[in-house]
Formats: sequence, C-alpha cells, structure tokens
Amino acid sequence: MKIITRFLMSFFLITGMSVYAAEPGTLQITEPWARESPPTMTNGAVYMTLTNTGSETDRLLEGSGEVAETIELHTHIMENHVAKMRKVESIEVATGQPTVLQPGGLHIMLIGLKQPLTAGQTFPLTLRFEKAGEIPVEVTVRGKDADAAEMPQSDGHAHHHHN
Ligand SMILES: [Cu+2]
Repeated sequence: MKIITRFLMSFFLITGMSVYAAEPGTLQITEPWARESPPTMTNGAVYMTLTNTGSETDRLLEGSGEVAETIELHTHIMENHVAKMRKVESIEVATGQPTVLQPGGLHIMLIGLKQPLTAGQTFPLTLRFEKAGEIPVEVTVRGKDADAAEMPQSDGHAHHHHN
C-alpha cells in the first residue's frame, strides 16, 4: 500500500505543472503554493518541494518579494506536545531525497501580508540559494482545504510522532 502511494506521489510531482530550476539545472522547485488567507489574517506560509540533482548539498537562504513586509524561513518544533514555529537561518537541500516544505513542517513565512491571499491568484517570490543563487518562482494560492486534497500523506498538525 505504501509503495503504491509513494508511486502516485512521485507521479503527481513529475506531472506537476510548475517546475522552476536554476540555470545549471541542479536545483528544482516544484509546485510552490500558499494557502488562501482569511481577511483577518495578516500572515501566510509558502510550501514547495525542493529537489537537488547536483552532487553537493545546497541551502535555501532566504525568500524575498513584495507580498509581505517580512519573509522568514520557519520550521515547526514540538514543545510539550504543542507545535510551535521557529525561525531558521537556512533550509538544507541535500542531494538524493527531496526537501519538502509543507503544512506542519518547514515553510517560508509571510509576515504582514500586504493583501489577503485569494485562491487562484499567484504572486512572485525570489528564492536565494547558497549555490544555485537566485531563482524566481510564481506561488499559486490554493483554497483552504488544499493540504487535505493535495497531500494525503501529510500528518498535518494533529498527529505528530514523539519518541
Ligand atoms: Cu511560520
């Protein structure tokens, strides 16, 4: 069952419509997306899959754009069984396995949105990597229940494993 699901997931990623790559082609950014934000919410988050097909580990250093006042790299940590966000200096993109930014995990935090994010809309974001340099992407805004539909494998916030 797991194998079949994995196969479907990679199939989805391969056939995904928006793929961005650095000039030498060693870093691929697949399906950058953000969730629609209610008008009262001033923060948002961007998710994507980063694939490093080169031979050296790369790092995402920052995101920049006009969409928000401040853009930070974040991860989620568990503290007393509560998921909390924490700022990180960089996001490592190792070779071999894709690095997935997803709800409940790593994400690019948009702090102080200049306008609410509306489903169907896109906005530009520039990602800066240690080795691959700057890569501009278009982020697609998805509806509120997007993660449930697009990521059946995701644990979301509810069922984190603790050891
Ligand atoms: Cu965050």
